[in-house]
Amino acid sequence: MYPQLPPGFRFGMSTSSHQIEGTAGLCPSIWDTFAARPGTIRHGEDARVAIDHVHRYAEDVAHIAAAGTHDYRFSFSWPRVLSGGIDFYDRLVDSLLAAGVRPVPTLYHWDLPQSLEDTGGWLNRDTAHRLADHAGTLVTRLGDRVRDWITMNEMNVHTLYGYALTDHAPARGLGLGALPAAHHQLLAHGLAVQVLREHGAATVGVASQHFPVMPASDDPADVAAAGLFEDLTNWTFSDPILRGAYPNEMIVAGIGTGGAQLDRDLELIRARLDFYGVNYYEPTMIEAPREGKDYAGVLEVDIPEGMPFSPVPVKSDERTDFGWAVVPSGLTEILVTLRDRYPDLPPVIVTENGASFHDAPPGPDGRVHDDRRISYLDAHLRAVSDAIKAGVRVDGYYVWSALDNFEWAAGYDERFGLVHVDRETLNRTRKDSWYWFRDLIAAQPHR
Ligand code: IFM
Repeated sequence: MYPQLPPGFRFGMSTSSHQIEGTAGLCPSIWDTFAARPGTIRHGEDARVAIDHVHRYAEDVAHIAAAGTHDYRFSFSWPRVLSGGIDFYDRLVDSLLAAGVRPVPTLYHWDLPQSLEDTGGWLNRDTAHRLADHAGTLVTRLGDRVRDWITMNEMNVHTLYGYALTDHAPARGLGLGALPAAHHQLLAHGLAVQVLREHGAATVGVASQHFPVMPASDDPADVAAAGLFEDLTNWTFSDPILRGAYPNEMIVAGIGTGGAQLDRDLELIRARLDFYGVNYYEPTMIEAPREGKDYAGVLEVDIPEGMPFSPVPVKSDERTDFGWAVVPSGLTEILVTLRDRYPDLPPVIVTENGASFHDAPPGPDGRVHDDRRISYLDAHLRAVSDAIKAGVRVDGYYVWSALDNFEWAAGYDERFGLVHVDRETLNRTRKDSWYWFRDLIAAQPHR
């Protein structure tokens, strides 16, 4: 009945600091600044309270642990650490360990302190060194209890939405001028790996978003457009890590670092990893732009006119309530593609996968019925199993997300959680998918 994964396979849940904790009282991050600007976030919402995890973490850990979850992936709020709030992570880690859940924290999940943005953000090479300092602070404090670390989250989305476009903070809108932000995040990753290893981290990985990019037709113009889009959105961020080079010369020219400096940077960036995190949501279909055709609304964010690629809706029988195509086979495909592209690919953990459905609040029976999320998760776990059968080593799967939370520019309408959070009271209610996940874990072969 339940998808069966190999013995030892790790089931987890993921969240990130800005989306759950609440930022009131902290030095601001770029997301606080962004949200304060009218028109940036749906319904004018923000994450000052978010789901108040900072005060309700004990209850949240109880929900995570009671499902039998092996791993919990969360991220550190850099502003909280700078504001003297690192004690919170001490308490969180201790309560996870006491509940038998392995903490798998991410150093950086998009909430850059505004003070660093004011000195150039990720366009400034120095920010990479500040991230390494942040890594040092955290591993020094928590390294006696945290064994497993993730450096950065989805550098591609952060670069594209926040630096190339204006849909996310810091809304720079630089187009291809965003490429230096990609390089500096990759450098930050490399420097952080070094720091974490120096402090004895047992395992180190990264969380990258990946998705198959399909050309809309065999027309060579569409194939070339899809190839360039795939380079920019996928391989620019994984090739340096997994094979020590950028995918093409145009990108090398765009990152703004060259010569011996680039060689030294790539040497750091390609540092051996213990696992490679893959976040997967949906595939993308691309064509060469057709004169006069309207491409607005095809993707979550629009690609500006004048770019040499345009999105075409992916055919699928089903969409999430966020409008994303449900294509589980895309997860198998990207895992197999990564294995084929990178002979030295470390074991993979699917560090995020999940779906937003606009779940109804608990009914008279006190339950949240979210069958569509259950079938989404079931199908994607079967897709992971297919990849394993095809020879890809996948060691774990983390649901995005443990709890409903602040979905960036989309605010709180988009609900990805296994646990429902009431917007007024912030009461937590386990959804049917939470019970399904618990039973799935219990039904796995002996460990
Ligand atoms: O909520 C985000 C998360 O922060 C990064 N990966 C994708 C999720 C869903 O959009």
